Parts: sequence; structure tokens; C-alpha cells
Amino acid sequence: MRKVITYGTYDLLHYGHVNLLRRAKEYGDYLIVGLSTDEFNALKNKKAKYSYEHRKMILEAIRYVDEVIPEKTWEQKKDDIIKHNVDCFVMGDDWEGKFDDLKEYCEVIYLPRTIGISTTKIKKDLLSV
Ligand code: C2G
Repeated sequence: MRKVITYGTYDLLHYGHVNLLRRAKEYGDYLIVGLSTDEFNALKNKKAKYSYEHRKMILEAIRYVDEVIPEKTWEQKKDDIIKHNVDCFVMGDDWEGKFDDLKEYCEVIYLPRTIGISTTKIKKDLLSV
């Protein structure tokens, strides 16, 4: 079984997120999402609308997602890849190059972001309704 992993906040889940998850799953048979905890989001200077538990519940309902694990630190990726026997690490290309150190442990793929949608844009658009 070929295992893929990706990480993110996945707040206010939108079609850009689903597009990423769908394409990430094409690199294997089993997709793990390292979901940023509320505490880790604070380290990323992000405040998610939905709690970790609610963001996890929503992600687990996505057909491409096989497992959700907590992302608590920047440094855990290498350990996750080894512990879960991951073959491929996938992120959107806004992270291009940032995780190349993981090439020592698995394939590293950066996929084009979906243009025109983001959680920030959703929040801004709703404010102007
Ligand atoms: N994404 C995308 N297209 C968009 C928006 C997001 O492809 N229009 C991708 C991002 O590139 C990322 C994933 O969807 O791969 C999740 O996005 P975020 O929830 O914004 O994740 P981020 O805050 O970038 O957290 O350790 C890594 C971090 O946890 C990544």
C-alpha cells in the first residue's frame, strides 16, 4: 500500500482544499492528513473558525482522506513519515521548496494551488455581503 501525507489547517473547507486532497490521493492508495491543532494554528498566526475536532470531522467525511492525525509542531513531519511508512509527501506550491529536506525520507511533491479561493477570501467576501 502506497501512503501519502499532507498537512494543513483546512478551515472552512473549500474546493481548493478538496482539489488538493483529490490530487494528493492520486499519488497513492492511502492519504493521511496532518491537521493543524488549534494550538499549532496559533504558532502559524492563524485562527481557525472551526475547532480541531470539527475540522477533523469534516476532513474524515472526504472520500480521498483515509486518516487524520494532529499536526502539533513544524518538526514532526519526518517522524510522521517514518512512523506511518509514508511514500509521498504532498503540499500546495505556496510551500514550494520549504519541505525539500524530507526528500531524504520520501518523495516530495508540490501541486499548483487552486486559484481564486482561500479561507481568507471566504471570510472577506462574507464580511462584504
Ligand atoms: N490549497 C490549495 N489551493 C487553495 C488553498 C489551499 O491547493 N486555493 C492547499 C494548500 O497549498 C495546502 C492545503 O491546501 O497544501 C491546506 O491549506 P491550508 O489549510 O491553508 O494549510 P496551511 O496553512 O498552508 O498549512 O505544516 C504545513 C502547514 O500546516 C500548512
